[in-house]
Amino acid sequence: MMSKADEVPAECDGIVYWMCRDQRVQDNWAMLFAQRLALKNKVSLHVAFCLIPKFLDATIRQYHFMLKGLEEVENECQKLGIEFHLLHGEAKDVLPKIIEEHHIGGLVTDFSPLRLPQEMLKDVKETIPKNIPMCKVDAHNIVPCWLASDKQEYSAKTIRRKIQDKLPDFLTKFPPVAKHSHESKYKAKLVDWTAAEKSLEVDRTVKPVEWATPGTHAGLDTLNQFCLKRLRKYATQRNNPNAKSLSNLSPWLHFGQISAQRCVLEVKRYRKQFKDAADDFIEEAVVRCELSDNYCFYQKNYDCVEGAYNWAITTLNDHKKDTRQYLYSREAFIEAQTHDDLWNSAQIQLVTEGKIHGFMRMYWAKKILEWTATPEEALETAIYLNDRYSLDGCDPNGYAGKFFT
Ligand code: FO1
Repeated sequence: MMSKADEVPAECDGIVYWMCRDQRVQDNWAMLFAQRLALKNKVSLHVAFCLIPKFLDATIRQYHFMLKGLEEVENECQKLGIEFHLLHGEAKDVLPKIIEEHHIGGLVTDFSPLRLPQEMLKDVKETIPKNIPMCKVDAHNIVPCWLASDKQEYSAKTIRRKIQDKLPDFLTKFPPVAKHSHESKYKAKLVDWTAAEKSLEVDRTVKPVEWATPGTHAGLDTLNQFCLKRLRKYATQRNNPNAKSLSNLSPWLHFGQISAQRCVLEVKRYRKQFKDAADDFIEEAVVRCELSDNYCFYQKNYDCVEGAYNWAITTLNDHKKDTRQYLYSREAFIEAQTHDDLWNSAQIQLVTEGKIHGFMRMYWAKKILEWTATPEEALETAIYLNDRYSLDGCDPNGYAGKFFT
């Protein structure tokens, strides 16, 4: 969505892509649009990432993954003659200064349906000079969220057709982000990533995971390995927690280090060999993910019980007074100290690996509801545990997942 895209002030010296959710250079429609705007105006291209010292309940586990990925982005930008700036603080406090001091003529950013990123974007729009056009690009979904549907959808069934009808227009190849041909007078400083990590005000007891190497290159390699070795089992064994058949791509997708569109384009290449598996993956990667964004975008109560459907609220209330055979505190859940070994194993995987097998995550969430005094407390606990331990915490998939399970 653009406010006066083409009216970039004539005397400007550059365009900024304010990177938030989609933390990658290539396969990024927001970056591509920002470069097109910069080339059209024959000016330099800048990427700015505003590092917030504490984002929801994220710990050093998620921040470590994110910062390592951004280090790769800085590297790639340098090779392409694009200035990468790591700014410290809220965008509304740090971006206007950059824009004014360095005669930036246009601001492009990416899209997240969550409350906090939406507020950050609104604050920036209100603080930057009125003559600077600002544009939001949905670089995360294949069909932009607001085009897929103009209202909250009830289920995958109601949104699927709307997305599929638009896929031919949007599921296209990506043009490359090219080496930028206009130098900037405003050179970015090399980032001190160690200092950046030290500046964070986050819980450092939840350690980075070992199984997932951060960054776009590792994400694309994981995608390739999935296509070559696990896709063949995806249709028949993806609900078996003991079978290695999942994509394991969610951390890289969550931080936008790879794009869902790239994953779908790659998996489609194997559709002749593994038709059902490819179709099932595309359903997950497109329909389910777009449904999650749709839910968080149109449902302002996406992270509380009021956001559930009426039938769900009625059922929850009907059973509010049921005697609960088991009741656990948040600490008991964290320490995996319930009577149920299966649930405990899922929680132990979450704490140690930062992920729960997709099929087990439904069981894990439902049992928290069953073993907690009220639905409100259960939801708070599930969101807290997910945001604190899961590599892809603080994500629309997580909030929607609580309700669609
Ligand atoms: N977005 C930012 O613009 N700056 C941050 O410092 C930041 C930290 C962060 C930490 C964990 C996490 O899961 C997300 C984080 N995000 C941050 C948000 C991210 O860019 C996306 O907007 C969200 O994941 C919502 O989709």
